[in-house]
Amino acid sequence: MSALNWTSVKEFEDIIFEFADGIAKITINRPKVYNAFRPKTVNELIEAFDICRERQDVGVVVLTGTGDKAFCSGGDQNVKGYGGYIDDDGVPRLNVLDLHKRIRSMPKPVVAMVNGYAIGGGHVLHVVCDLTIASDNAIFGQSGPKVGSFDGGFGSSYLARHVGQKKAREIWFLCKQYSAQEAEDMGLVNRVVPLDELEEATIEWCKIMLQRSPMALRMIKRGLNAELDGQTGIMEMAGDATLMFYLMEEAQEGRKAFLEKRDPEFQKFPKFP
Ligand code: S0N
Repeated sequence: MSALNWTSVKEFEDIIFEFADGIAKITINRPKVYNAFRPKTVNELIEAFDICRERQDVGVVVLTGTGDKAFCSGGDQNVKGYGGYIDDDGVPRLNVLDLHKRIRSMPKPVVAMVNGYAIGGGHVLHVVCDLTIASDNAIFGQSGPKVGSFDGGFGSSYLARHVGQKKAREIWFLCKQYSAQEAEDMGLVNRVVPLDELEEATIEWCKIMLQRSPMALRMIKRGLNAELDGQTGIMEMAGDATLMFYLMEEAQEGRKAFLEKRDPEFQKFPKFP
């Protein structure tokens, strides 16, 4: 049962993109392949995330998969070829890394609503989201070393921040699968609920975040990212500091003085300890 009255934002082939009450919901819609992604799926996800970033009425983004079997089973093995996943133009692509960057950079919380298998690149997708709420039938794991792939980026380093180095190596080296309860116990998910309560529970948390200061949430996300993201993380945090400076009278004085062809009166602004 859906807890909100979702309306379609835009029609896509591989995903469903909906909005209700400040929440955007993006659903990978390829149930026949357990919501595996092909390059087109990833391009559509990127477009939807870009729309979420731009729309000021979107406060939180939810990522999920169609059905009760899978959140996402990673790269579509049917289209995997020499050099990546073969796109409609015949060119191999690994564009899912661009999607990871979008989720990471999104200046709003992104919640993975995991409704079944989160495996391989599908597992990495939930890892890069800010929060994960899982149904009790969800199963988590990496499969790369079993099927000929790996993610040495966020899929390993950020995973290790969640569960620790030893556990991250176990997850990758052994390619075991873990229950939702085991995932919660190791700090990989925030909350586990019965499948039929998954959307309701996710919306409940989204509504709480929508009541919080959007700038405070944004800066916390930037700060937590910056530790791992090096110069890119510092750049994004600095960019938001600039945004906040633009909102201050002190910054506006500089612009006004330039336009009025006078010296700026910065002396009047406080020099806080
Ligand atoms: C999910 C699993 C464990 C479910 O097993 P179960 O319940 O036995 O169901 P199946 O019968 O196996 O599956 C049901 C139907 O779905 C199809 N299917 C499932 N997964 C895929 C898939 N990934 N691609 C294509 N089809 C899939 C099955 O074929 C079946 O269809 P029918 O009924 O027609 O036979 C199990 O299905 C499983 O293990 N799936 C494969 C998981 C996997 O190995 N995924 C790929 C892992 N690799 C990647 O994701 C690549 C990562 C990547 O691209 C990358 C590269 C660099 C940096 C980052 C990344 C990144 O993605 O993060």
